[in-house]
Amino acid sequence: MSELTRRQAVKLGIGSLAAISAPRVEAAKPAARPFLTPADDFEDVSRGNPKPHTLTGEALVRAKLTPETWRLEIRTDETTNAIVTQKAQIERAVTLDYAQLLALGKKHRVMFLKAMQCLNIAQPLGQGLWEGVPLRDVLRLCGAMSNVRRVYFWGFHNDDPKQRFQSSLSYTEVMETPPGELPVFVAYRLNGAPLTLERGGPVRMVVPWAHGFKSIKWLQQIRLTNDYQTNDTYAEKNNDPDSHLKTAAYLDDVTPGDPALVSGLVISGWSGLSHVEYWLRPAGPELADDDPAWAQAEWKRCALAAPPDWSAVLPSGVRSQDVLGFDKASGKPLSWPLRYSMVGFSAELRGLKPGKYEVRARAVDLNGFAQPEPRSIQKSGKNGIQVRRFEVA
Ligand SMILES: Nc1nc2c(c(=O)[nH]1)N[C@H]1C(S)=C(S)[C@@H](COP(=O)(O)O)O[C@H]1N2
Ligand SMILES: [Mo]
Repeated sequence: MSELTRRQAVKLGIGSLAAISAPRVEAAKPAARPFLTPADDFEDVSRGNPKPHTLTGEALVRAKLTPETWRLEIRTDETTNAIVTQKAQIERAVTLDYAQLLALGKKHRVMFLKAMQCLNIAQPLGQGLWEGVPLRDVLRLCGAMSNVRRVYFWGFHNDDPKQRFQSSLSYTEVMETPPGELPVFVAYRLNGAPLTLERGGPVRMVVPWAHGFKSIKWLQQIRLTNDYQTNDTYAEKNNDPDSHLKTAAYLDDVTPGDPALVSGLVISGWSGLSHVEYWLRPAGPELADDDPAWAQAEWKRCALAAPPDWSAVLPSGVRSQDVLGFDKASGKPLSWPLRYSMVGFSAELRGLKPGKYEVRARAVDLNGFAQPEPRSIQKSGKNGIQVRRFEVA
């Protein structure tokens, strides 16, 4: 919980439930948490002064952040980098307005469930049903292209180049989607409603497999370039700009009672999820990474929340079979949890003797790798093993 303020924790439904609710809990309940996070309840990670989503009235119109004024400009870049010997060329530059984007959506629309997760915050920010048009279908409007190796993009940032927060993808990542993978897309709806200004509306990039920093909010500019290098603002802050979403478990506070309840959220990242497991032990001092206790740890399985009743969870008019990652005939998820989404996990601890305890949880991915491996540097995404301490009276 060290990374989060209490306000954030309460917003995420992972607050100190133990402290808030009456301790007379018989059958403990985990923090109640909707499968889809309401747009306003996402934890917000936005730079800018003022933050673009605080603009109103005329300022919002000038920023072109209303549906009527919004434009997406797609051009080749003006690089002077000497490594680029042949300049990117496209048949035509494109300026797309909101109505044209929605019209493209009538033909190419995709929807899917994705957890938004910051590379630098050890709790998920929220989970939504995102809707938009694959970026490849938007780029096809530019006609024939040559010498395009990378796609740069950024949003509105107070017309101040110093405030620009930008990201990039390789041409291949954008244009060629492997079977079972999800396409990068230009999103204009969240949870069945137009994308709110705080979540990056009217239009935001969504990169399914990546941490939040690739999903640029208030999207307005795309540059096609023959510069093959990443230009991500996040890379300047020592983060791995090509990192993928981590498979990782995030713990709530333990809900006291008999049984006591261990609960949390697990994100199924790039490497998928096999299961979540927990390790209970008497409370002790901080465990160093090389403490011999890790090798002796007895990890036990947690239960994963079952798929919900989709007709109750999805916005009205959206059928699960129309969401990517679901079987088109049965409407059932093709994997559980869905990749890049998160679900609850839990375990009941019965008959604990009075005393102080600590519990840890970790995810095991489809390679059989237990979190946090494999991992070369901390700056590829927070997936440390979390611990919660509690007392049985
Ligand atoms: N334009 C813009 N896009 C942005 C950011 C930003 O500061 N400006 N922050 C990024 C980061 S680091 C994260 S983690 C996500 C957070 O998305 P959210 O605020 O919708 O939860 O937005 C990303 N997109
Ligand atoms: Mo982030």
